[in-house]
Amino acid sequence: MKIFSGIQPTGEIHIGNYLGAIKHWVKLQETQECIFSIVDLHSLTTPYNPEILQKKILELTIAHLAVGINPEKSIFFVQSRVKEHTELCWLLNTVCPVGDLSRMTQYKEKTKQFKKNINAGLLNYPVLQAADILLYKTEIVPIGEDQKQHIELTRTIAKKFNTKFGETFKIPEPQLPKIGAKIMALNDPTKKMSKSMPESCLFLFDEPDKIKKRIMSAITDTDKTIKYDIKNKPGISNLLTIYHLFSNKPIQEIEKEFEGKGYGDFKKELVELLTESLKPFREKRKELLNQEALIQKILNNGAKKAKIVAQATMEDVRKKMGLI
Ligand code: AQP
Repeated sequence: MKIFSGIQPTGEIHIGNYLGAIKHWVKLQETQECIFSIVDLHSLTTPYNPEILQKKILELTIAHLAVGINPEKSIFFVQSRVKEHTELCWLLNTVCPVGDLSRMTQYKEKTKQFKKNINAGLLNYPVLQAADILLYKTEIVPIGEDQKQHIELTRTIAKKFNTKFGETFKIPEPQLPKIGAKIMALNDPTKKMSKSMPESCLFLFDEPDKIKKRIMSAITDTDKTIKYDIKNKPGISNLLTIYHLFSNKPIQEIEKEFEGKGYGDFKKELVELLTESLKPFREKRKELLNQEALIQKILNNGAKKAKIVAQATMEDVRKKMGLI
């Protein structure tokens, strides 16, 4: 199966990015044809600092290598280094209905979050995402819950293109984890944990004292029972999900273990679990921090490999659209 997924260099990766997406990429690369991208062009749609963008890309690359993305097993590259993404985006814009774009939940949320910067890129974001995916004849897109709507739109765009210009693109399927597709914010469990809201996050490489601070102050409720009840107890349910995913223990077993105990006891155990589980990632990241030459080589090779596939698709697309 052909797999594509991406992540924006908008900040450090948090446990939501990991549990919802990257953890599954690491597994998939063992058996499938995987392409993973740092989608820097997407990140320009929200306020950013050009002077530190390359540093953020480098940090995100290191983060991926530290958690197990293997550039020998998957194609791993930076989106802007393969120009075909922007060319295909423009061409797909001509078959994508504007109405569909303005209905996207992410667009509505980002326009509320960044009232002073409602740029056209924010609206067209899903078309570039469709180009990222369709360029590689992707069949499966492993993502978190928040991206599901964009994949639906990618499918619509691909079908429209195929109908108008002839069979060109595979129709990709989203792949969401059964548990962990939407890790909630630690400071507000009714909202998604999000890189651009650092106070909502537990970052993957946070040091033990930070893990302690974040988890011990995570919002729960006034009731004291450790019970999974997403509707009435979203805070403790989110923490139980995180506990389950890092310990592999069924949620019911965890509930039983903490019967009669308080939130404080549960949170202390969760701090210990997270500190230990994330330790190998922190160590690997530190090893990679001073190896910029190696990282750039990995990214150059990744872009070369991605270009070969992307150029072949664009030849076909240009022909079908009457451009050559
Ligand atoms: N809270 C989450 N729970 C589960 N999965 C999540 N993802 C993001 N947040 C959660 C998944 O991580 C992948 C990469 O995310 P992204 O950076 O491309 O997109 P995003 O959804 O914009 O991520 P953030 O963290 O919310 O970043 P900002 O704040 O920049 O918007 C995607 O597969 C996503 O589903």
